[in-house]
Amino acid sequence: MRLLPLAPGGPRRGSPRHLPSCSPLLLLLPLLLGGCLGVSGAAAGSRRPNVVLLLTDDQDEVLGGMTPLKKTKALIGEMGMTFSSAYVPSALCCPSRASILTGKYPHNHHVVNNTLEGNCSSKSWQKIQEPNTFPAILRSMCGYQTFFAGKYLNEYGAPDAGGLEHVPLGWSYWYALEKNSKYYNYTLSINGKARKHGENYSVDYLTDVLANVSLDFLDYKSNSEPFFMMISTPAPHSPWTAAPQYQKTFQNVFAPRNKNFNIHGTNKHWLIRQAKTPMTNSSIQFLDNAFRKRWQTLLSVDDLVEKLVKRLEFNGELNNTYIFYTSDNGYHTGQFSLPIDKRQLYEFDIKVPLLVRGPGIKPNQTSKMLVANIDLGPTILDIAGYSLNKTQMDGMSLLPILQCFPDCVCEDAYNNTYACVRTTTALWNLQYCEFDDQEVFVEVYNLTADPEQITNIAKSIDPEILGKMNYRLMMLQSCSGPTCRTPGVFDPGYRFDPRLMFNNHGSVRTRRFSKHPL
Ligand SMILES: *[C@@H]1O[C@H](CO)[C@@H](O)[C@H](O)[C@H]1NC(C)=O
Ligand SMILES: *[C@@H]1O[C@H](CO)[C@@H](O)[C@H](O)[C@H]1NC(C)=O
Ligand SMILES: *[C@@H]1O[C@H](CO)[C@@H](O)[C@H](O)[C@H]1NC(C)=O
Ligand SMILES: *[C@@H]1O[C@H](CO)[C@@H](O)[C@H](O)[C@H]1NC(C)=O
Ligand SMILES: *[C@@H]1O[C@H](CO)[C@@H](O)[C@H](O)[C@H]1NC(C)=O
Ligand SMILES: *[C@@H]1O[C@H](CO)[C@@H](O)[C@H](O)[C@H]1NC(C)=O
Ligand SMILES: *[C@@H]1O[C@H](CO)[C@@H](O)[C@H](O)[C@H]1NC(C)=O
Ligand SMILES: *[C@@H]1O[C@H](CO)[C@@H](O)[C@H](O)[C@H]1NC(C)=O
Ligand SMILES: *[C@@H]1O[C@H](CO)[C@@H](O)[C@H](O)[C@H]1NC(C)=O
Ligand SMILES: *[C@@H]1O[C@H](CO)[C@@H](O)[C@H](O)[C@H]1NC(C)=O
Ligand SMILES: *[C@@H]1O[C@H](CO)[C@@H](O)[C@H](O)[C@H]1NC(C)=O
Ligand SMILES: [Ca+2]
Repeated sequence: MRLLPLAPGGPRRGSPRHLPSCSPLLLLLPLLLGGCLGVSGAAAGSRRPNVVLLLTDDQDEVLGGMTPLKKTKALIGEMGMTFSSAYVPSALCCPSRASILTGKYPHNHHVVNNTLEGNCSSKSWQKIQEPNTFPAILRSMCGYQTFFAGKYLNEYGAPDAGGLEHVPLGWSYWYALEKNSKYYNYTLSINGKARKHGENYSVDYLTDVLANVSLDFLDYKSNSEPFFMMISTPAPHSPWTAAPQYQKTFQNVFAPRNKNFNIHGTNKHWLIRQAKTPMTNSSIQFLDNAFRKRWQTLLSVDDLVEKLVKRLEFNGELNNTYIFYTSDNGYHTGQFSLPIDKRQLYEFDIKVPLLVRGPGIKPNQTSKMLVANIDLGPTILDIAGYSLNKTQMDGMSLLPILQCFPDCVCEDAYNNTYACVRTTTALWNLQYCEFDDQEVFVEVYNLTADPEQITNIAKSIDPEILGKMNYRLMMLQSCSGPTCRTPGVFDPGYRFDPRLMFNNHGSVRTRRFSKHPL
């Protein structure tokens, strides 16, 4: 199959990605000072933040893929930002992983499928792309220690591509799985040396092995440079082998019977049209079982995340570490009568979870911003202080969105238009304001009782005072020369109505002033 970047109509980069005008974009600047080389060489104590990237294999977002990860959601999502519109430019392992590593769309990194001929871990990938991955830049330009553990690219370790001796440029610690995801009976390349694993849970279960080597790295790495870790789990990819303690969980869980479950994709391309609808009972049983086992394997990922966060905390590094959690592609179980797989163009396959916590990211935020996995590299380089302009990456840094500091409050907008009257007599030490917004909002303060302007008394103040302040404001708003120097006489027939103030409500205003010429 040939994989192209998302076609027009699919998630695209363009105007929807532009930040609202009120986002404090400028706050990015302090991190861009002179590129990371100069800054990381700066005084001790101002070390660059560490970064951890957790990557799962085939974890969907649309069908509830994050549901089993309760601890991950609490430790990463609730402590930072959850992106609800995170996409991959290719819903297939190798091209997607290549996009993460290079920050490029597939048409620019040329990894088109999971085979060597399709450039998955091919010699030309190794020569042209690997030296320019963001981990390679972190290591060579920013002085980071870089650690990799788990599944890399599907053809990694192939004899025609240098075998397990090949350690990609950019990694100080290399602990990579040969070929595709497995849980037992696999071979790892440990800094270029092969190590075989069998099927004894307590020493071989890959997700747990990755957890253990990651904790070891945290304990034994150097403390004088920042670090980057990429931990890439087999879960929840097939063969969905759960840890023994989780093989009985989710017995009552079935693949969601959502609207596109087990219906025929009548008006869709030929691959979808060939599906048998309704699916046979045995297909449904199979996919329900797959769904359940996928969730079971994710419980070990949840444990891994918890161990990692606890160790970072124990070692005093949690508050200086960004943690990203995402997947290389989504997944489907029964949608359009396709029993199980990914690689289709629909939301369930192209959408992935993305959770981020780290310094300067406020807890419990959700962003609907359209983001893609090609943004991870640029974001992480931005964290390290390396300018994206020095790279060939297609993505953009999400740091301004993540780190809306000190607060993600819009401080300016066209409807931040208001008019106020301030009086300062002993009894009437007041401020009265009307807003030209959709709410025609009114704020009133008694600065004698409330000099810090904490309590808006618009709703509780004597309506007559409100009417008088409103009237005064109207007078001032249209005064000129001498009329601005005289307070004007209050018309007792006047009725409080803040809608009369602004041009938006011009027709009413005109009537008002024609009735009471000043
Ligand atoms: C593989 O990558 C090389 C180098 O970028 C490129 O010339 C070639 O066309 C790619 N192969 C495919 C199938 O895209
Ligand atoms: C992968 O891509 C290459 C280059 O386009 C092509 O020759 C090969 O048939 C593809 N393999 C699969 C399994 O799609
Ligand atoms: C692991 O390999 C052994 C020996 O080849 C085999 O008996 C066993 O079934 C395999 N286990 C798994 C989980 O693949
Ligand atoms: C599995 O590994 C543990 C720890 O090395 C060992 O105690 C146990 O005997 C092994 N189990 C089997 C079945 O080999
Ligand atoms: C991971 O480390 C723990 C604690 O040392 C140990 O009990 C467990 O067997 C290890 N698991 C694997 C798969 O190595
Ligand atoms: C398939 O399952 C449905 C619903 O559970 C049942 O009504 C039907 O008889 C089953 N068909 C076969 C061929 O087993
Ligand atoms: C992290 O916490 C430690 C100990 O509480 C503190 O000394 C350090 O300044 C904090 N670092 C950051 C980046 O907040
Ligand atoms: C995040 O929100 C949840 C649900 O409202 C709440 O229980 C939790 O305490 C919040 N966490 C933080 C760190 O604010
Ligand atoms: C990066 O390039 C853009 C567009 O050319 C430019 O506006 C921006 O100032 C550059 N940023 C840095 C840090 O050089
Ligand atoms: C102010 O304008 C923004 C942007 O158009 C809009 O979302 C918001 O609802 C407006 N607020 C009020 C109170 O008018
Ligand atoms: C403002 O507050 C002071 C002190 O509480 C009070 O005496 C005065 O009456 C208040 N003025 C108005 C207009 O409410
Ligand atoms: Ca995958």
